[in-house]
Amino acid sequence: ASALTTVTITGAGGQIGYALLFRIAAGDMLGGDRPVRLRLLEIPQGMRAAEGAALELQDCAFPLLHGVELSDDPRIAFEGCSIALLVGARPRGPGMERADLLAANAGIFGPQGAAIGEVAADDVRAVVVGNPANTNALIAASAATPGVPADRFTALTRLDHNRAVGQLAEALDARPDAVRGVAIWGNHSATQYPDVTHATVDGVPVIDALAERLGGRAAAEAWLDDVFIPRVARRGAEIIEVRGSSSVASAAHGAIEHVRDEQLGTAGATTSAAVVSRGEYGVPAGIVCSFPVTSDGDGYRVVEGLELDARSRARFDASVAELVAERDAVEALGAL
Ligand code: NAX
Repeated sequence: ASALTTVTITGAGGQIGYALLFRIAAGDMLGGDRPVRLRLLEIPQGMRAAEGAALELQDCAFPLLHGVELSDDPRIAFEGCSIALLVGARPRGPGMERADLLAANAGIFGPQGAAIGEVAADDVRAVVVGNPANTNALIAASAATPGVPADRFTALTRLDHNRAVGQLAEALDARPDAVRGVAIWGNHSATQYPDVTHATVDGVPVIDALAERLGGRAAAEAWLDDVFIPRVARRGAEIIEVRGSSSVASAAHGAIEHVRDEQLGTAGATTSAAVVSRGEYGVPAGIVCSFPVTSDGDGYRVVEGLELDARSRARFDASVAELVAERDAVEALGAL
């Protein structure tokens, strides 16, 4: 049997937490042979909800679940953890400016990153789900060093990636797993660039398959620009409008796939994740930016050498500019 893996989930009393916990305990994230111990980090207001989830976890009697512990202290919750899912964040309140939002979240992700740097296991990897996810990851990574290398911190764009795949599968009447090579570039925000330039469906370039169905290349490009890209980039708002509440199960699913692929590998397939830039594609080093990535089971690596045409480059650059502005804002707050 594999060794026990300690997984810490912050914001475990919230909606995404509730959708995550049971699937992790069931083995969906690390596989059916990896026992897990869950540590739930909440603030006092969220503690009762987390306690309730812990009671229900016990009532499932999951064979792989070896204990659930709750805390409101990051130094206790991250002690010895190998995987951290940072979900709890400060949402934008009425009248809150972007600078206020960044500052409030710096006050969360700075101390959590510092605690991870001090008490987590040597092999710890953390994914940030709580928004603004990329910049929260940057803050946590900066606070965790030198205890933990910055590149152990990533942010979730797998939900955006899966949304893009889902849209293409529907438009092409294909199975989602027939769609390969989609990429999300940039920030997990409405400026993100969902890119199909290198994507294929059943081995055929997506652009050709779209042209075939829509009656030509111009129609395919118009659909990508006018329907696909805005719909993927604003899907979160669409879900809120239709459901009356933000994405929960799909977000939890994206987080589970993100960690699973990072830990177990992608078997050569490309997915998307926001990782600390090492200057790939001219992105300033240090910012947490979404790229096409692969994993061999030891963290994500950016897929290099893809060609970006002028239109792709312009979209990607606009999203990177937003990330740089966020970095500059938190730097000015003294959060880096
Ligand atoms: P909820 O408000 O339901 O839950 C958040 C939980 O975090 C609450 O229980 C709260 O008490 C807790 N919390 C707040 N501050 C904390 C702290 N300092 N330490 C520990 N826990 C803390 O939100 P939910 O719907 O679960 O969404 C969580 C986050 O995910 C939000 O920031 C949301 O914007 C973000 N999302 C990110 C997505 C992504 O793809 N990256 C998509 C879905 C989602 O919008």
